[in-house]
Amino acid sequence: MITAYIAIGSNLSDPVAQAQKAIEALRQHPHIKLVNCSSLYSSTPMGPQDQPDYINAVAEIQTHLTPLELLDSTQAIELEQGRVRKAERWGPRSLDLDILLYGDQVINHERLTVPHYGMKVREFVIYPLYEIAPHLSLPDGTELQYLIKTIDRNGLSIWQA
Ligand code: A4P
Ligand code: MG
Repeated sequence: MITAYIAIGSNLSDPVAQAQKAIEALRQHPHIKLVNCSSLYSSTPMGPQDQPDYINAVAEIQTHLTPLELLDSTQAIELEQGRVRKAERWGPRSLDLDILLYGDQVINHERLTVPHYGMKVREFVIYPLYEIAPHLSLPDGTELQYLIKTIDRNGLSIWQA
């Protein structure tokens, strides 16, 4: 089994429910074992500012799926939850599932880049990841506990009902 980390993001169509439903879909998936999940976080949008705040979280899973099979699975969950792919970069979305890490593998495939290209600079990824895996190191040796000291919270807060 490989341990992988999935970033969850939503800012449309009831983002809290979208995130919770995505976590449940990972939990129910026959080839994925949900090991842990961070709190839900409220975050200000990266990219165009004329869009709602996001809900973000990170899930730790174990799986026998290959990286591309895992991507097929996360994209199927996105589509089931009404994701419509649009051309606008960093625009609003009902659900975004990004594969952050897949074991300690470095993957440069036309469909899949792992580690995720933006993870090192996104507070809404690094803080939830740190919550569930404070001792993690990235494949290049960067330790999360040092990385987190370089990243401003930028208004990130744990979501409360
Ligand atoms: N792809 C390549 N690598 C990966 C990976 N590691 N995980 C490919 C998942 N997919 C990967 O993805 C486009 C293509 O990337 C996929 O077909 C897959 O083959 P997409 O989900 O259709 O597009 P996207 O997510 O809109 O792409 P983009 O531009 O990478 O968006 P980001 O970088 O994910 O940013 N602000 C806050 N506060 N919180 C957020 O979560 N998210 C975004 C989206 C913008 N602003 C945000 C947030
Ligand atoms: Mg994505």
